[in-house]
Amino acid sequence: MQTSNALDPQSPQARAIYDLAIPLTIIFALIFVIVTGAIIYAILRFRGRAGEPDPKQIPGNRNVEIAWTIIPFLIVILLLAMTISAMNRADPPPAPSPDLVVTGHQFWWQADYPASGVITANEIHIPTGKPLSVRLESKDVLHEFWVPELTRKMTNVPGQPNHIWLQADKPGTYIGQCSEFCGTQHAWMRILVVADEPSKFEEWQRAQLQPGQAATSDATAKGLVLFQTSTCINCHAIRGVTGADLRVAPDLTHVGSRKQLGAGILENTPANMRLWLKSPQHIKPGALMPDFNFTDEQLDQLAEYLSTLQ
Ligand code: HEC
Ligand SMILES: [Cu+2]
Repeated sequence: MQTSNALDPQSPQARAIYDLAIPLTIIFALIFVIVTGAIIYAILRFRGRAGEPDPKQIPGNRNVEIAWTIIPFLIVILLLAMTISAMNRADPPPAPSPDLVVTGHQFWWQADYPASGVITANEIHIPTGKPLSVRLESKDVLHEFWVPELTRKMTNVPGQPNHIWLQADKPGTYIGQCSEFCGTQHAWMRILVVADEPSKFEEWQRAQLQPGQAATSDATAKGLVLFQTSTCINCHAIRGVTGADLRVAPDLTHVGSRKQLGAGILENTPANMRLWLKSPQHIKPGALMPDFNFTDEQLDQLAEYLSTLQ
């Protein structure tokens, strides 16, 4: 399974944070070594021995006091300057309107691209080399959007949108993770960020804007009927097929084009789609999708139809 590495920045914003974290760690380590070293030296070198007279008492030393005021002051000023510069690079003010809105739900991510109208879930595509202004929202509790290689962490607060810049230098797939405990399946609330060359991104965007696939065979037609009659449509949308544009659960218009199901818990294969539909509560206990009692035949039909939603 792919993992993420916060020490391998792949965007100017993540690099700004990395470029701050490493020198700070070194400076703090040096201070720690110098201070503890001086203490240990003083303890060993000047410890009292039986029979020795008391050491000479020194009431104060102006030079030493000036030095140990000025040096820490300069260190703090240096840290402040480095931090402000990193904040300016990692976190400039938001654009007037967001390129992308990412909404946290228990336990999945919704993504809206306001300019194009693309709606998707758990897998966002971005063009390489372009900073995207991302508005972060939540539909229920606190979540936290974090793609370690690309961004800082930022909390999704219900009713109080937050902002980050999201960018990737080169094509690749980056793993994001909810990093604010939000309930039982918090650990399986992942998001994939797929960075594509701009032309490939445009292609993806065009494909995502297409309406959902209508049924193409007898089995998929039965699958679609099941979808429309088994309450799936109370929570999920297949745009152009099922009418209402719902945001209660992941948009399924192009679910077949995504790499994962259940916010990362399963790889998206026809067999795993069937497993999910058989019992989401077995795969992801506590997820907000109920179990249904489908027969094997019905599961085949539903899974087959959903897999055609490319
Ligand atoms: C009560 C609302 C609700 C109903 C009804 C419901 N689902 Fe879901 N479904 C969800 C939620 C919430 C998720 C996201 C679960 C998660 O990842 O935590 C989900 C996830 C899914 C996924 C995975 C999508 C993805 O991108 O990971 C599929 C496929 C799916 N549901 C199909 C169906 C089908 C088919 C039906 C009807 C048989 C159905 N759902 C009924 C709420 C619902
Ligand atoms: Cu969460």
